[in-house]
Amino acid sequence: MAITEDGQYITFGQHIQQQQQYFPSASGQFSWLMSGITLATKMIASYVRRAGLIDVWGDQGSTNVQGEEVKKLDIIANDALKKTLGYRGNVGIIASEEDDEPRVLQEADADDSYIVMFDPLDGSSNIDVNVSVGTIFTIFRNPPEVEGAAKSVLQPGAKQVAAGYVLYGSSTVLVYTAGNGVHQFTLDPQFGAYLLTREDIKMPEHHGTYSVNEAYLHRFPEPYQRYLHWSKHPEGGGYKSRYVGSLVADFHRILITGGIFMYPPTTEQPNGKLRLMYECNPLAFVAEQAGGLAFGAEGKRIMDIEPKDVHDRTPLTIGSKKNVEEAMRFINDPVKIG
Ligand code: P6P
Repeated sequence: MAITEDGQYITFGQHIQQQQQYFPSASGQFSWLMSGITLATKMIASYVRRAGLIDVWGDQGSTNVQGEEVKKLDIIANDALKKTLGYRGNVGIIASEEDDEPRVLQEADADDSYIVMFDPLDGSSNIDVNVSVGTIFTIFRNPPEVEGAAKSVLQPGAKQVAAGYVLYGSSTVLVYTAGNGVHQFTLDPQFGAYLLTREDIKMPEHHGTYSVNEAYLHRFPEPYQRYLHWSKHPEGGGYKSRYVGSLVADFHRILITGGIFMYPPTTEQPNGKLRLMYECNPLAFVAEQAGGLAFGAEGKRIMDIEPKDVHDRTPLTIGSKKNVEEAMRFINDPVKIG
């Protein structure tokens, strides 16, 4: 249910204002920037909700820098974010999964300029079959001392100012953190406003579900295979499996009910499939703020990884603290245990 203060709904904008007390240095620029993201996601939601009624199914006819078929809605979502962020005046650089290189939007003044990176519509191939999709975003400060957009965006996830996602699911929910807890807002289509529906979300410490595409089991490194064998074995974890195949949907379920999501290295993609900067870092920030954990290759904390390129990929193991610690005991210790 929407959370209210003396009967008044708390909108996203009000919540950001309330949060400013924790960031005395904030000059209101951050909330202005966030209003650009929320506006874009309301526009995206309006298209997603009418897919089929308007011509947004299917491919746009090109492939992106990832070599993936671009869906019509990918372009719409990407354009919506670039346009709304472009008018914010304090966004110096944007980087998108859909664009080859980070773009300098404007040479905003260094002291309150931000970088916004996003996956405009993750899982867009699910649109045609009505499965949930999501927008994932992350915000960094634009370092005045660093020359050039390509270098400015290469910051470890630990330097994120804020991050989150919008899940276009049974309802449209915005989940974000600015380093002071994780909060969820639900878009009320009548008001056209995001209303607070969960405050200071804490991920359950453990839950008996794992989320991985088991079709690739035999392509995973052996320690991952042993963990997955253990996790479902009645004398091991005895866990159930849940896998939507849309990262934001799988992650949001784990944020609320607990469990673990993995996209391991495979023989075809030894660095994994998911993107560090605008998929794994934002979700890792949310997960850690909610009491969870997120690791990449060789047991490295996702938010400690120093990126080499804006489109770097990384394996991902993320979720409830105890579930991830269990998995990392297998992954970090190739010696047969259990
Ligand atoms: P696979 C969607 O294409 C995506 O990027 C994520 O949303 C999702 O978690 C993953 O790929 C699914 O990949 O290889 O299981 O189809």
